[in-house]
Amino acid sequence: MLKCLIKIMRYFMKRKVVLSTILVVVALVSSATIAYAKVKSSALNFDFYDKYHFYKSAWSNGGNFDCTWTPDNVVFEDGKMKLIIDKNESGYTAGEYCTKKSYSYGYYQVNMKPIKNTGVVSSFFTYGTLEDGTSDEIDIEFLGYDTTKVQFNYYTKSVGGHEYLYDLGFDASEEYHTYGFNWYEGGITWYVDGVAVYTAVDNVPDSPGRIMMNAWPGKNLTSWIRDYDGTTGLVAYYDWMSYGPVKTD
Ligand SMILES: [Ca+2]
Repeated sequence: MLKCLIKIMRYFMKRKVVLSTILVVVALVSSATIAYAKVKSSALNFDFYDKYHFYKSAWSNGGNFDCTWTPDNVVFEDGKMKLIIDKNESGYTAGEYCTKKSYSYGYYQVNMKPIKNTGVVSSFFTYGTLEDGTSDEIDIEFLGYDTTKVQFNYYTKSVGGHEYLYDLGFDASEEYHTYGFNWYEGGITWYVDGVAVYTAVDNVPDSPGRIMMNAWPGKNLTSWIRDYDGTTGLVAYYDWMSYGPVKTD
């Protein structure tokens, strides 16, 4: 009889263990699903460095970029991403944050506050290299010498010459505003705070690109961005970014 009772107890204990294991697994899976959903939005809210979808650049472009992209210059703090222009023993350092995947037609937005300083650029753009070695690019660029304006631009198979300077009517470096572009077949429309302000339809790009953000000091670009004066500790602030389907309304 005792043997039988022990057997039954063992049976239930085993089942209980199995049941609790299942419950734990179910709980883990559901919390992982919730956590992932949170991770996705909070990553684009720049709450932390999302190393699964983005990277911090760590090299030098050379040419007109008077800096080395340095991971330490991409800082996540208080729900914002800071891209910093600084200096070390080898020269100027700067920050660049970039998606690992490429994206195509869609509505791209960023909420940011660019650097106000002569000779530097703060940006949000897409950049993709084509098989023939040329590149496609769609830009939102703030030229630090005058942050009451924003420059829209694009390159199709490395052919540019589409710069358009839009007068904002406010100083972008003073507070956060939302800038975006809707990229669709045959056209690009740029937005400021949700309002369409400029459209281009002449030979616009059609190949996917990575989404990129950077802040950098230039050299030999006097006619475009004026001369950099060597000021360091400059910070461009990014509150959030988004990418979604082509805007149709
Ligand atoms: Ca944020």
